[in-house]
This record gives sequence, C-alpha cells and structure tokens, in this order.
Amino acid sequence: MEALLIVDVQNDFLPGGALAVTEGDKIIPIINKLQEKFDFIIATQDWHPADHKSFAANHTGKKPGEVIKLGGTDQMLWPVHCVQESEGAEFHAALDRSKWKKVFRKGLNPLVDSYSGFFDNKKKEDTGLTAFLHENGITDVYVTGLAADYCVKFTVLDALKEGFDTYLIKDATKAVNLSPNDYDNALKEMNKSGAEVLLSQAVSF
Ligand code: VGL
Ligand code: ZN
Repeated sequence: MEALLIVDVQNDFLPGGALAVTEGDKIIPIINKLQEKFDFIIATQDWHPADHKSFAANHTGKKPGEVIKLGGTDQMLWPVHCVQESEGAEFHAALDRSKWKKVFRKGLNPLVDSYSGFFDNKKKEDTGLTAFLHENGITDVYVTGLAADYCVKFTVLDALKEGFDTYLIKDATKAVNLSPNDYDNALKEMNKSGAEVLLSQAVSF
C-alpha cells in the first residue's frame, strides 16, 4: 500500500513567506493532482514555539545562514518561521486537504530542530509517523513538498532507514539552495541511499 507524504507546504516556505523557497508555489497544483492517485495521504507541519533555538533572532548577534552548536550538534540558523498558530505556519490555502488522514507536527521542542517527519535531528523523539504508516499497512512512501534540501531530504532518508520503499517526486519539490549545489547534492544523497527519483506523471501502481 502506498502513501503520499506532503512535507511542510506552509506559507512561510512559499513566496512572500519568512523562509521562502523560490517557486515553491509551483508545486501546489502538481501535488493537488497527485493526490487523486492516492487513498492514503499524510502531511507534515513545521510548528515551532517563538523561542525556538533554530531562529537566528533567538541568539544575540547571529544571522540566518550562520551555523552554531546546539546541544552538541551543528545547527543552521533560520529566520523566524512557522511559529505555532501564526499565518506563516498555515498550509497554503490552495493546497487540497480533503483526503488527508493526519498531520504530523514537528519542531515543537525549542532546543532541538526537526527536519524529518519521522524524528527530530537528534533522533531522540519520534513523531509516531512510522507506527501510523505500519498500522495502516503502508509499505511504499512517495515524498513531496518543501524544502528538497532540508525537510524533504531528511524525511526521505528516514523513510528508507525505517524500511519503506521510498520515492521522491522530483517535480513536486523545490529546494532552498543556500548554496547553489544543495539541490543536486540532496538528490544524489537520496538516490544513493536507495530512494527512487521520479516525475509525478510516472507515478502509477
Ligand atoms: C525547513 C528549515 C527550517 C523545511 C524547516 O521545511 O525544509 N527548513 N525548518
Ligand atoms: Zn523549521
């Protein structure tokens, strides 16, 4: 059984948002069309408290794009984004939510960031996504959303580690590209780890 995973298609990651992904809005009609092919659809939602330590604004003298040590691991600092209950944390209004089974929120702990929809960046807390997919007989996971080089990539890598047959739908994701090669490197890493990269038109089962 196949599941479609829609990662973080939230206002702050779309043009005009606090951490906008260039052309991020272009994937919305593609994801809406893809949803017609799936009976089982899950979304993730970046959902930070205002005092989250991934925000540069919560460290004096630090700017977005700088990397700090947070609890012993490297942490990229971001603009304030996806603050709980804010408009920026909402899903884009044009995104069809009618068939979603569940939304998994992540990034709630102010001391740990959480890119993957499965675990936080320290692999300490589990969102419950693996168990939910298993309970529903899901074996194959198709991943879409934002951003290809952060939350989508880490979600794909964890899906593989959790034993799912994992697909990245290339035209249904866009990258932040803090460095120009981040998207290409992310694609290579996902592919090398065992994910199949395909276009939305080719999705059939
Ligand atoms: C994301 C950076 C910070 C993402 C979330 O959804 O890719 N990126 N928080
Ligand atoms: Zn975030």
